[in-house]
Amino acid sequence: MKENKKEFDVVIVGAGFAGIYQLLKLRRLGLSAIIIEKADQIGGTWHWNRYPGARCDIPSLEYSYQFDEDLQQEWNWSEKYSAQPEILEYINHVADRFELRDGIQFNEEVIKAEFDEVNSRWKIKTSVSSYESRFVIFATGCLSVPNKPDFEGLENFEGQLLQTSTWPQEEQNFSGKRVAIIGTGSSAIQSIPLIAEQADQLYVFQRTPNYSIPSNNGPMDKDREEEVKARYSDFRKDNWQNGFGIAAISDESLISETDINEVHQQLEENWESAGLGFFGGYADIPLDANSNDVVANFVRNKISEIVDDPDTAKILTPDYHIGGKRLCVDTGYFETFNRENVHLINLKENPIKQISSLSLDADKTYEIDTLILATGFDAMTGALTSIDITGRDGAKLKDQWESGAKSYLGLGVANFPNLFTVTGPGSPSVLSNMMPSIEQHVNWITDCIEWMNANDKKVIESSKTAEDDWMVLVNEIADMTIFTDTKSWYNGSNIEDKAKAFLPFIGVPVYTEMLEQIVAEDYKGFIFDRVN
Ligand code: N01
Repeated sequence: MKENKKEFDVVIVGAGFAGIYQLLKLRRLGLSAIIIEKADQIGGTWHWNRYPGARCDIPSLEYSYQFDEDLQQEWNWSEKYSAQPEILEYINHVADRFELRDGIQFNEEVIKAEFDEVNSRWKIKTSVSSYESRFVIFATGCLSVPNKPDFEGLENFEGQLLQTSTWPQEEQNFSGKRVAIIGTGSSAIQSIPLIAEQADQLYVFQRTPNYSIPSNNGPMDKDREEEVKARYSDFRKDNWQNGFGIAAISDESLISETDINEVHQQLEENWESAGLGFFGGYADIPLDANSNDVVANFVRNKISEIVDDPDTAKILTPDYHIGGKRLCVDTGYFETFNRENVHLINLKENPIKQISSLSLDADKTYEIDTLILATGFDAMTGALTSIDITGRDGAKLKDQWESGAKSYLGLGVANFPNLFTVTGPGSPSVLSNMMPSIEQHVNWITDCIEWMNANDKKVIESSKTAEDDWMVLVNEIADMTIFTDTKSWYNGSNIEDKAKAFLPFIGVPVYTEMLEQIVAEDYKGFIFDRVN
């Protein structure tokens, strides 16, 4: 039964993978906690993103919780890469297995959170109610606030308007329809091949081409599953040693020190089997522009081999560093452009001029029945800045982050006491396997609260100096890589007017080591029970 009281030790915002594990951990600590969730069900990103082909591009055996040995042994994934319905089924299974549903308040959106300095309590206002708590934990995800560009005339469109990130729960059928899709990121790249199979005509409006690697997805290899399960915890530990926290291929070798024929042979092998791990095939792909170019050229050649029409292949070929934008993983994406009913429109040459009741104007007028926006997210900060969060001395998070988000470890923000973020800016988050990164943060936050209680500390907050120094480090590391010179949602370039700042911490092992060191030094960089 849901408790009637509105006062809790902890309010958690968001019932995705982070939120529900956080609820479990806090309950095990004996604390009262509630999750407030805007949707009518759990799942977070895996609830909202139901577009055709939605699938995780981290292998299923890695994209799962590791906190419970029985859970990880008993659950069986049907495919190498899980599709959205199966991931949603898994998170529901976890919620039931650990009896978490009664701790979730659905259909309530957090509008406001204000820290009451006198009582050191958070006052939280939702779309329907009010709550009070000692701590607030934002488990709001890195890619949860849709980006809906202000296309001229969009409001006049009278056909079917869909967005990949808020896809309806009912199945959509595009048979006989003229469909336009705007955007060619991961969501579009996964959905285009399936929509093309149904639609009468599919018009793909591309601003920037993307690199994509074949997933070579298929049914779960039972021998592989058995082998991993026999040493699951070692498997997880090994993966955590990789810079991106995923199973590596030949992580240590450098392209710059390898015979080029050998490199090509290896890339060919990786193309056939590695998916996202293709980027980790050599250690210098993210670091050395020349080595990166070897790999980028390899993929560019693949595109021209796969796509029949040379003009279309050219438009589909990226000219920036591979990995600069989040690498995509597909099933038959480039092949889809060989279909007669699929047409590619290059927005770089012919931007969208206007959308009318049943048409879209770019290089010419396209008569359409359905318009799909696959235009991404206000990534990493959007979910936090869209809530009115007030900390000490009236500090507003939105204002504090106006010229670029700053956070200490991606866990805490100066001026915002007893507030934690799971996989916040400044942590490996989106440049890691999200599942272990979520568990790492949830474990850290829970341990921190337990430590505070054991040491009679009431209030924790990041010091401004620690936060500033941390973001300098995040940027210094990023500047050693190829990630910073490409326009991407990693650095806010996908949203007009958003501060341009590179936000993920690159390097899971270094991050993990630093996190542990900070704890060993009694949470160095955090201030406890600050006296004004
Ligand atoms: O969004 P995106 P996404 N006019 O930002 C274009 C994760 N994910 O939803 O590149 C015209 O990548 C934009 O163009 P440009 C994954 O981390 C994971 O596809 O900005 N076009 C781009 O082509 C991924 O990276 C999985 O020039 C406009 C597209 O819209 C992240 O989510 C599956 C435009 C947006 O691409 C986001 O992916 C799916 C405009 N005004 C997603 N504005 C997994 O497999 C934007 N675009 C786990």
